[in-house]
Amino acid sequence: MSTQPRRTWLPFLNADIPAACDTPAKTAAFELELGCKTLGIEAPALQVMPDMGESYEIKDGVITGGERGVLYGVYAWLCAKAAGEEPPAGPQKPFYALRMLNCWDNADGTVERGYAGRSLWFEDGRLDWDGPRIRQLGRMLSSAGVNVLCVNNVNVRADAALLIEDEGLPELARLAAEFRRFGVRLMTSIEFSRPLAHGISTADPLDGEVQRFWRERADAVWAAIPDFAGFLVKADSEHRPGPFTYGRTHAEGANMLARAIKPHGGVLVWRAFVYNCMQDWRDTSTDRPKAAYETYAQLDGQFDDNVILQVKNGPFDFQVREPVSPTFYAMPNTRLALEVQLAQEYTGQQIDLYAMPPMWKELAQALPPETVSAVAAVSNLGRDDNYTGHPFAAVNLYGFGRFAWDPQSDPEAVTRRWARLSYRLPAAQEDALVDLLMHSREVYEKYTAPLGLCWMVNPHNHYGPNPSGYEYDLWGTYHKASRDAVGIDRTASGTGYLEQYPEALRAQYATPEACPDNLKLFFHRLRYDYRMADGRTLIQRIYDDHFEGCAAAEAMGEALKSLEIPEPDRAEALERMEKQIKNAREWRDVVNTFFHRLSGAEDEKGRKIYD
Ligand code: GCV
Repeated sequence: MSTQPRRTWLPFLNADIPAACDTPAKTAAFELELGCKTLGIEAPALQVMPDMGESYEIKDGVITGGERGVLYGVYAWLCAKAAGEEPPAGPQKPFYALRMLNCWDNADGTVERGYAGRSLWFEDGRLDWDGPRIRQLGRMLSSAGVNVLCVNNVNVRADAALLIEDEGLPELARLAAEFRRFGVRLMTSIEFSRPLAHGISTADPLDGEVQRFWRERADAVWAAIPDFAGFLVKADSEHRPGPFTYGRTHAEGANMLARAIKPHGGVLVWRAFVYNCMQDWRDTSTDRPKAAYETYAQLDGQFDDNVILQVKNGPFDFQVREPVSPTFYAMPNTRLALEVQLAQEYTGQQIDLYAMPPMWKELAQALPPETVSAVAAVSNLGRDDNYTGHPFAAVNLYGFGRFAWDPQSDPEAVTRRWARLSYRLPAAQEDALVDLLMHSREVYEKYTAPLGLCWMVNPHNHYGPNPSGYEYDLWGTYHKASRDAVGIDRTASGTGYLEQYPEALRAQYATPEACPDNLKLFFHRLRYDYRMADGRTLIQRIYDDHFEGCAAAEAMGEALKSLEIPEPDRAEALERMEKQIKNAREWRDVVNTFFHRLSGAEDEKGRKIYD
């Protein structure tokens, strides 16, 4: 048994879970006893009522809940005690039944867009993990409220495809058993063309042999792991195979797989991240944000009831700021999942601070939570000792779980709860840390790509500035900055993207005046001398935002120094902050110089912009 304390937000846990805790209810009893002992408090009684499923209630000194609900209740009670707060009152149940983490882990142990070290469960082409670490992670996921883990990259490469084959299933079943005790079920990404590797001449979803292949695979998977959650598929996207090869629609492709797993109660999660990634930048008839809607809106109502169409939060690809994808409003007869990205691919790569709870709030405001029936987040996890690379990036994992449980959660309360459980700082310092986190996103946005400007990052690795990096590329990612103007007109007079929104929403973005500043250049092409609502010109605003964002990052660095965050997190956070400040200066100078050279406009405040 490991007694090594791990660095999570669960300050009351420091022992391994015994193998006998093989169900969530048994785990709950162990966690309660251990937690109470560590905190020096008396344990309430536990009552398991199987019918309650994931729900629980804490009342009159008793935690009552279903097999999984009771575990959520125990963590809620323990976390409240540890934070010195009241446990939740009244019956509690998650808003979304599926609260998924999508891990882009490859079988060779690397993680696509991973910024926290190597995979926690893959090495050398196979599953291989450290038991105590996995169990610690199970506690983290369960205490946050995550209940499904997709273990491998949506880009299924090499040996990852073997996970659901006879040679891979025994190990996958062992991993499923590790997570089962925390109420977390497994899912895998599958390769649409897998039948070809088995000597079948096609992967056409309407072919009988293909259908049989998937039925047999599904039977084998669920025989090994009866509570397996389902399959996740990236098809016809960024060179992945899919139904288009066979002249079939995505409904036909998804339904074929869904029917194979339906008898086992599995869900088929089908990603809607489909666009032309071989676009010619000279082609102005194509506008990438229109792609998902164009592919899927016409298929509304054609997907089987165990298919979930997973749509990225914005129409591009996890840029610092995007409007909510119009696809969400266009498919009332399809089960949809909202996909967000905790891995900070475009948002600082777990070097720069970027706390996401304020984004959850924004999403819940823009997208009525009942529009979707599930939520998924691209994981920010890895083998680093703190699991998330930047020690504060754990707030995003915790925050996602809380948001998935209750999309109306207050982002500040969630951030504070995480900070309090993780660090137990004096009140003023806790306030300062919460403030730092709550503002970190807007600071990052200001020094990188404010006003809805997307795609100014370095190509491929996506860290650091490169305003023209994606301008003449194949990916449909253009801002078209010229001598006089910048941005894309996506209204009816431009690419027509705005027309994909319901009328009420269109009005919010239709004119530059109505459109909020933070999305102005996403929806409109504006001259540099365009007057913003506050009277500043657009070019001045671009300069100001970059100067202000960078100054704010420097101020965050000073604020961080004064916080008595326990080591090693303090040292790690400070080291990353140094890199962040360097990055912020680079962004400020590169972007301002870029626009200065193009426009020739001087900064009204006479600050240093390089020629
Ligand atoms: C897993 C972006 C990323 C890719 C990722 C893809 C996706 O394009 O850069 O690494 O692939 O999104 O979401 O499928």
